[in-house]
Formats: sequence, C-alpha cells, structure tokens
Amino acid sequence: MIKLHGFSSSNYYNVPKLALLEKGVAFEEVLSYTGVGPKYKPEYLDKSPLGKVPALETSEGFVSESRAILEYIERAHPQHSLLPATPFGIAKVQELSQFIELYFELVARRLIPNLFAGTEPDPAVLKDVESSLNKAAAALTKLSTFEQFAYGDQFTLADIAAILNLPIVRSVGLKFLGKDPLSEVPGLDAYCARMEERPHVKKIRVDAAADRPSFMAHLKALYGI
Ligand SMILES: N[C@@H](CCC(=O)N[C@@H](CS)C(=O)NCC(=O)O)C(=O)O
Repeated sequence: MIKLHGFSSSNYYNVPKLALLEKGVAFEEVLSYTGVGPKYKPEYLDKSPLGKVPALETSEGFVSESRAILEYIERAHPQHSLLPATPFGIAKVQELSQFIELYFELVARRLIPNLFAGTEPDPAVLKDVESSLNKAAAALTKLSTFEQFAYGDQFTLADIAAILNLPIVRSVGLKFLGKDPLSEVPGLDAYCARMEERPHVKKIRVDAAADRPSFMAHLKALYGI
C-alpha cells in the first residue's frame, strides 16, 4: 500500500491526501513534520531532498513535490479521475491549479512565519504581498466563475488547489491586511461553502485541527517558537 509522509495541518500534504481520499485509493499516513536536519529525522532527506512535506512512498521508491505526486496518483490510479477528459480541459485545470499555487499560496506563505511566531510582518513585505494578492484576485475571475466546480462540471485537481489554499489566503489577508483579498471574487463564498460540505474535505479539516497542537509543540521544541 502507498504511504503518504507528512502531517495533516500542512496544506501541501493535504493536496495528495485529498486526491487519494476522493479517488478512493487506500493509503497509509506516516507522520513527519518539517524542520528536517541534524536535530530531527535527517533520514527524511532521502525521501524528500529539501525535507519538504509531502513525500509519497511507492513500491518503486519515493516521490516528493505535490504536483509530481498528484501526477503519479492520477496515472497509477486512473479510477475516479480528477482531470477532465480532453487535453484542453486538463490544461485548464492545471493552469488554474498552478495559478492558485504560484500567485496566491506562495505569496500568502511569505507571512506564515509571522503567523506562527506572532510577530508583525516587515511593512515592505506586507505591501508587496497585498499588491500581488490584489492583482491575482482580479485575474482569478478570468479563470473561474466558481459556479459549480473550480473548472468544468466535475471535481478536479483545481478544486483541490482552490479549497486547500484559498481559505488560507483569506485568513492571512484578514489577519495582516485587515481585509479578505478574495472578498470580491464572484461566486467564491458559495463555492467554498459547497466544497466544505464534501465529506473528504471535512475529514481534511478534522485531521488538520487534530494535528495542530502536536505540530505547534514540534515547532516549539525544534525552534523555540
Ligand atoms: N513545492 C513543494 C512545497 C511543499 C512545502 O513547502 N511544504 C511545507 C509544509 S506545508 C514544508 O515542508 N516546509 C518545510 C520547508 O520548506 O523546509 C510541494 O509542492 O510539495
């Protein structure tokens, strides 16, 4: 059986986890936190070269990087596909997923250290994050109407990217910018509410909340924060 290494309060870990759950693929979870190095699980670097979470353990070896892991899962387990049937549809789903990761997740992530440490962000970083998120929010409306799913008429990898990342962007915005940068994206509120009702998304949220105290304790033990 394939094994997914990582921890449930990581949004990146939850990307393949949600894919596996939605596809009905059996898997085992192996707990591994971040901060790999001399003090913590140095052997994990053989599974994920930068020590990042997630890593997927297959019968042939390890795969890191969530995008590559999704590719493996989809090809190795084609049932309940998370991609549309046409080449154009697949490209559009990948386009939206990548857009969300590059222009929302990775931008908002710049403020995560402040969130964990309870510190104020550098004003220059804050300004940069705000203008990048506002630009991306305006552009997002060109890629999705969020009427039913993020793209097309079935649950896809774009929904996984959207529901695991956009809520984080909204909370980071509310916390540090004093406003939700996605509040004016048409259809997004109702879309997120619909996605949160999906049983596997609910499981992701329950598991994330359950893991959070242990993850925070890990950060405190490793970094003193
Ligand atoms: N590009 C990677 C990013 C994964 C990532 O950044 N994971 C975070 C946890 S949410 C992590 O492992 N951070 C620790 C680190 O960067 O050292 C992927 O798509 O899997």
